[in-house]
Amino acid sequence: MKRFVWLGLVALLVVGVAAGCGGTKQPAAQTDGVTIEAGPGLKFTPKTVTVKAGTTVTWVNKDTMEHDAASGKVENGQVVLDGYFRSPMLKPGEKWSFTFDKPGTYPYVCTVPGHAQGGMVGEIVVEP
Ligand SMILES: [Cu+2]
Repeated sequence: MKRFVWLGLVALLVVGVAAGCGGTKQPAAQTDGVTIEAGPGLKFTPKTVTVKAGTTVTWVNKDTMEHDAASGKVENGQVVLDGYFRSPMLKPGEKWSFTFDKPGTYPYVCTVPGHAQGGMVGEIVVEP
């Protein structure tokens, strides 16, 4: 029985640390990278952004409704997230940043039901 209590504690600690790390990835002051506007019209502008590794990309919600940005894509009409990055839901006027350290191509979507299927998708291409 004692062992289960311990496992529970360890699990809580891991979640806590992960949440803490997520928090530090939302520095509102970072303005040195590329800015992508979310909405209006169910779209990200620009839709495709190419940056050098280490660049901070900031999403700003310029719409009158909430949006977010989460890595993943639409497959067969369903949003499939890959977990690499995910912003909180952004209210109008809010922004969120993520620094892309690893080269690669990162498709992302807005997870509000229907938005990604409506074309609210984008892509970050990170060059070495
Ligand atoms: Cu949206």
